[in-house]
Amino acid sequence: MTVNLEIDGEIAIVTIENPPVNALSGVVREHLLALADALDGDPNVRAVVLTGAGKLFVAGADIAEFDRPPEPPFLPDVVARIEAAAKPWIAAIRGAALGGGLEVALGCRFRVATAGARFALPEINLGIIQGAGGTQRLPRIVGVAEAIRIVAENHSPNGKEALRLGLVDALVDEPLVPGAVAFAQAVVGQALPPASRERVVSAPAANVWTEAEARITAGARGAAAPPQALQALKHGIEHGVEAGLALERSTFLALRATEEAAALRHLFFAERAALRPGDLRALSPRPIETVGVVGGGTMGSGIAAALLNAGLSVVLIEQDEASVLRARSILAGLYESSRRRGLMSDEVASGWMARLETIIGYGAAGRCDLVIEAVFEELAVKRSVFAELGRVCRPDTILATNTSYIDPRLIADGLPGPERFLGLHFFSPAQVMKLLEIVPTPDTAPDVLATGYDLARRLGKVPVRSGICDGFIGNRILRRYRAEAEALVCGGVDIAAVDAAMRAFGFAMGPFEMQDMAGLDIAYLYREAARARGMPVPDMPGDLLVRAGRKGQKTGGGWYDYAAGDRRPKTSMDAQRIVAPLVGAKKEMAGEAIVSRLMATMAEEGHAILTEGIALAAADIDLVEVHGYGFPRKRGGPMFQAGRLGKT
Ligand code: 3H9
Repeated sequence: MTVNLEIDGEIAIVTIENPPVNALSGVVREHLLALADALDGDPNVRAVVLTGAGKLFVAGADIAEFDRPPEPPFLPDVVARIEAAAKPWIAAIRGAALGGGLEVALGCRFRVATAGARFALPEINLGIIQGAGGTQRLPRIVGVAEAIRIVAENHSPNGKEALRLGLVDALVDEPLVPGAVAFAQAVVGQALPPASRERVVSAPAANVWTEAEARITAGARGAAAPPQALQALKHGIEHGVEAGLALERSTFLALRATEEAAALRHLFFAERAALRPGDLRALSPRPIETVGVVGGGTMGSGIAAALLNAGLSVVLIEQDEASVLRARSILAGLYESSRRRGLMSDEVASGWMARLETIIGYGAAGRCDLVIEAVFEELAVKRSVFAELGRVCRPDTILATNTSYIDPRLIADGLPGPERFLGLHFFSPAQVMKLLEIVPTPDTAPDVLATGYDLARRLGKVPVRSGICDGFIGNRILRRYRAEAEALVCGGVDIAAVDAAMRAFGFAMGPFEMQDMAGLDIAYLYREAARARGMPVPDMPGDLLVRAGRKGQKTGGGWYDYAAGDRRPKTSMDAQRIVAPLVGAKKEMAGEAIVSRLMATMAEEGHAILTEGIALAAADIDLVEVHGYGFPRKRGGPMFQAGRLGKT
């Protein structure tokens, strides 16, 4: 059943039961419409309680339907029908009332909720705006300023705040439905408040609009939806609810059909699927409370911060006093900046430093449930770490390497209990970047792998499983991307033109600006090592720059010049002179052509990665690029891009 009906005396109880999240699929909309008619015609019913089965009210429209043209009955009509019902509908909300779910609740004459309920209109995260009256009814209930925050800025009040805002009429304790029925019984004899759309709202001072426009446009960073959601809201305040509803709906339909919205939907489903791989669903992860981190450099400290932010205890293992002091000072800085930016709750913040232990040597590793190695990227160094860990740790302690390139099988060679070993590849800064590449070896036990995913969930990361290859999924694609960008330069395309094209596509930086920031030397040393092993790696322009001492921003120049203390790239005649021996005649290339060439290269490498079984799904590759390498979210990822091109 998708919508259930029960009768309790004079009160009808309508329960949306559409697992997992009570989304408003076509059949739910049909049932709601039919019930609104039937209950209006039932003389024994005086009010209707509308609720959701399970942990939440309704998570919104069924996003999976958005890849098809809208099908009747349309949600705005369902909301309007409930609002026009002869008897009052009372939304009874526990858990989340999101998007279309909140819009349906706004169509009800009353709303009651538990204190922990959560209200949001998150449509803008999907590249769309509200499509069933949210931009119009909400300001008429909570006022314009609060509605702007919810409609266009992702503000998400809980039950208590919703009560204060007037969004809910009463808080109800669990069990919710009897409480809501009692509320309904109390209101049936009384005069009803006006329907949401009929309520009078005062227009705000002019500066409310101008300030909101400036704030929302800046925060949207080029995304279409947030400013358009604001415009729909404003239109309804200035021209009346009918005009507002019409603009809202046409904007919703137009945005729903965009590539950007399709890309964001693709990522929405990919991100959720990533956390729960089918083959691990039946497995219980091992309990993890105390995590050892070996190495307190930038990466190790970032990993420690991510663990502490998630409420875990950390034992940070270093070699000497100076390194311990340095790690503590990095971590104190990370703590301060997370606090300042409001990234952790007071509860997490209060225990943060107390949950951090920094020690010299491996003694305390025996207390750890998991140890993550984050030392220098050299096989011998890593092996010596695991030799110590193998000696000191409990046999059930999970041991992980954060290597970005080295074959984990070589690192684990000789480790007692190889089934507890895996790669957990974090991205720098590890307390910020969402990607976690999980790299099992052939020996890794399934429950150890499941624990890696569970850890990712607890840290708020996006886990992607990678098979073993040089650079795993992300760095392997990065290498191809950079090489192709350099090939463009060798073909005579201007360095700055390549960067500008990728920025216009949505990257925060082009490939050369990015190399300058990260440093050119690591990739250079990697190529030099391959050459030393006798591999035929031809010279690239980047090699010439490094040999000339231009390693990027840290040396004052790489592909570009940088003035002291200024990170803005300036065209470098020096760099152009140095790479000239490898560069052909100057060639003009349109930005779009540059983008499609680099996209094609990334997708080609992605296809190879899939064919070799290194990635399990094309969407996983997109997640790696979006969450680890700055690929613009609104573009969905290289595999998504390739799929769209294939369709046209
Ligand atoms: C909208 O409402 C437009 C309207 O204004 C106008 C319309 C005309 N649809 O996240 P989870 C699936 S736009 C379809 O892992 P949690 C999800 O894919 C919508 N499926 O659980 C997953 O599937 P699977 C505005 C959905 O407990 C499963 O449910 N609403 C939807 O961590 C469990 O999800 C939103 O943007 C959906 N709407 O979090 C809300 N939502 O098991 C989006 C979820 O196969 N949803 N699924 O992997 C959320 O924020 C979270 O899912 C929620 C639960 C908080 C509800």
